[in-house]
Amino acid sequence: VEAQNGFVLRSGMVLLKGCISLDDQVKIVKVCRGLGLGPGGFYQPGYRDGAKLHLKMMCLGKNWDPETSEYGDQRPIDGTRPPIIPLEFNQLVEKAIKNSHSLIGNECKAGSVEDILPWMIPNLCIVNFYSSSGRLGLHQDRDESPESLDKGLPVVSFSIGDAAEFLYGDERDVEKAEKIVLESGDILIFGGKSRHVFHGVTAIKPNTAPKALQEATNLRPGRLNLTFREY
Ligand code: AKG
Repeated sequence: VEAQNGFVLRSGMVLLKGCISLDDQVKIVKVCRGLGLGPGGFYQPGYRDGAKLHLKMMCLGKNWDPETSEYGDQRPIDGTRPPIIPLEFNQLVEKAIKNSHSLIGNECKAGSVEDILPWMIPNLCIVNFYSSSGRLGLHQDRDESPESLDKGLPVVSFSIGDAAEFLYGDERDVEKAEKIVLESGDILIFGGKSRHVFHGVTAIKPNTAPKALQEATNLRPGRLNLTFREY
């Protein structure tokens, strides 16, 4: 993981452009496909009111249930246990946090970078697959443990495949949100003061996945997103 191209978007929120090598992107797609077809694999989750999310989801390490907004060791819909997080994934997360720390350190000389963006060792990962019409409304991630949220332990998000229009801001208001494009290989991190940022995906941009990724994996049109967290 090289941060040739990184941006501090706000305190505790970092975008690392093109941070996941093509080889690693290919590996991630293949591993997720394998796990996604097995027990605890991809399904289309629903909310409490019965509405379906506009994406396919699978959890690793711990199950997150959109119906109850709770974490657990089993998935209520079918009793399966989530697959464990592959070691290589956690190694990429560790490098991404290191890169973010050096980026933050370059920009602000005072204080400890770990106060701005705390360390985190993921024990869960939510894998989302958005088809071309996939999206996800503005929301906060706040179902992790009170200790994790209080400490501002970051969410680390990998984007692979087609690019996404991603919004973030202080309120659940699309008009007031900032807009960025997350492309294949990008890593977005939000922790510290940005841990409760509202965020969502408004659109997937068709035919924007790298050709080489498509050829190596035969990934269907759409976007794979992995968000790592520490419960
Ligand atoms: C989440 O899993 O909470 C997300 O917001 C995913 C965002 C994304 O797909 O980039």
